[in-house]
Amino acid sequence: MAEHTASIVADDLAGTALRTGVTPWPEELARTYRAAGYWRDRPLGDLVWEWAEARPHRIAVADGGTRITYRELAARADQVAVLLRDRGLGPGTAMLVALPNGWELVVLLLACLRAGVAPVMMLPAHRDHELAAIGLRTGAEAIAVPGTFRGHDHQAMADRVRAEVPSLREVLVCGDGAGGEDGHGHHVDLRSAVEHVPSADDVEAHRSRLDATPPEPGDVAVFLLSGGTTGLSKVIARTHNDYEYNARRSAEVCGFDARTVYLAALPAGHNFPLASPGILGTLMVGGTVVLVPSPSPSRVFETIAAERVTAVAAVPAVLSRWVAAAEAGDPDLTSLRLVQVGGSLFAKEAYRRAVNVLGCRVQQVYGMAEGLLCYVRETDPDDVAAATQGRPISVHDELRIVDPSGAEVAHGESGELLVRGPYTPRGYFRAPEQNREAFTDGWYRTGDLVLRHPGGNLVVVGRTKDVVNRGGEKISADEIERLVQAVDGVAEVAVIAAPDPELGERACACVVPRPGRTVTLQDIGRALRAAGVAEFKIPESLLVLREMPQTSVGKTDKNALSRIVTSRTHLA
Ligand code: OOB
Repeated sequence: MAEHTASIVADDLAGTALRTGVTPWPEELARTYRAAGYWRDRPLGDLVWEWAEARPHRIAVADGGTRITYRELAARADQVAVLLRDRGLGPGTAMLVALPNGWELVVLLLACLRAGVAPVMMLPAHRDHELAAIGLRTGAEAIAVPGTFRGHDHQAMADRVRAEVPSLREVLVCGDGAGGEDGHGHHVDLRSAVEHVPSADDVEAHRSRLDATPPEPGDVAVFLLSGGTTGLSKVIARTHNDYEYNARRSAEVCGFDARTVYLAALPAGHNFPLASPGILGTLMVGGTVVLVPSPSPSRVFETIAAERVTAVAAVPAVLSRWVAAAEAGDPDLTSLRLVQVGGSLFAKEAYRRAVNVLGCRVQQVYGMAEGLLCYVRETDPDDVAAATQGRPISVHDELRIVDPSGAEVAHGESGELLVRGPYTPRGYFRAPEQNREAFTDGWYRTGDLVLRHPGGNLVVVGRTKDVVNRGGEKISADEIERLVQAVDGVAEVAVIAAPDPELGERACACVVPRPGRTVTLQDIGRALRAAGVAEFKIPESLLVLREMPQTSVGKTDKNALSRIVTSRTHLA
């Protein structure tokens, strides 16, 4: 009875709860985007059955021994969507999703879209600190986690996060020990829900129930995390309209079609494997999505050969590992047509080596969770493909390259990239203070330094934002500084990016200890782990200083710190 009441409440939700945190596009631009066919005013969840009807028996998702047809995918997504609605989750609610890549994640994502629940795309690497901060920011009412994954008990973590986030009521567990064992009896066993293939009658009943109360196309479809520059975690609300266009137009630009077999090897929480064109772009054109939980070369090569994968995305650090492993071994990569690379700078030499070793097209991608996507096109000459990061997907992407005073630079000069357009939201979600810094008149300040190649493509030459780009994972220096500042014995701290041959950059903590105290890298690691910080954000080297170098205006001189760190070969 209680469940029935909850379902009525959820089905009746107007879905406005999240809308209040979203900065809308101006009406006039919205009209332009609709007229141009970018915004189709259809919720993403509607597409699930459109795909299923167009090609019911084709394989949509493959993961190890599991293969799911488009029709089964729709039926299972609805099954889970109804379970969510029965638990009071519908339009206007958000769910933290921290599952590893696997078919269950795809079913859950589509279930969220069908139910109108906005999935908040976390990573399995995130810990208490990130989950709680983002849970509070989004007012998430549910969290989906694996059971135990890579030795970490995600269920126990979910319970701790629930205790810190007042809105969080439901814990969904996909994996061993869910719902009963280990004292987690109140958890929902997601795997048994996704595994269950409903009867034809149930499929019809679920479908009509969900179709009766769809989300609005301007509602939040998906929340993505920002790599951000300031300590407070920021999320980006992507609407059904803008994210559908993001994936559809990407698939078109990248030549995805029904023959595409796309391997999701990067964590699906990232915009790149999720919708650039990624999982959603592949499903839109009737291709097959293959998933692996880790991008290790052996697993990836095995899967490429077994599934005849045609396309895959990687960050430079991952791609370099694949290239080295392919050189050392003799994997069967004959099915591969396209390897996309982006997320951090990819050197020209690395590009040439990748093309030679992999024997297929390597496409540079410059994108961001905040929106703008640039792809090198197939028609671009080889020197452009090697040396540029592509151009935007939409003629309605507006770009400005500006100097520190905000004036546009001369053609060919570098400056900060500002952008606005049909799939670049006009503000962070519920973050008025940060929006004042990051957005002006809807222009998003990317914090990236770019220039225009003579052929028109963009070249990323550096950045102004204070982040560490660790193999494509962005770490906010400010966030880590706040955490290190609280470590016993620390008087002052600055976190900077230390160059690294493997990952591009790693976080380095520069610390001035309190008088008479010592601070070690182990102390910092221990304290941050105890605070529940994701492992990839924990500083990996330490520079101990007697005093912090300062600029003429009395700010920490990070350039001076970078020079010291770069000139040293061995740090603590
Ligand atoms: C992708 O998205 P995010 O949100 O993790 O990070 C965005 C930032 C950009 O602002 C830029 O600083 C950096 O990552 N970046 C690149 C790059 N691609 C992204 N820097 C240099 N070269 C590139 N090719 O990283 C992302 C989202 C969708 C598709 C691809 C990447």
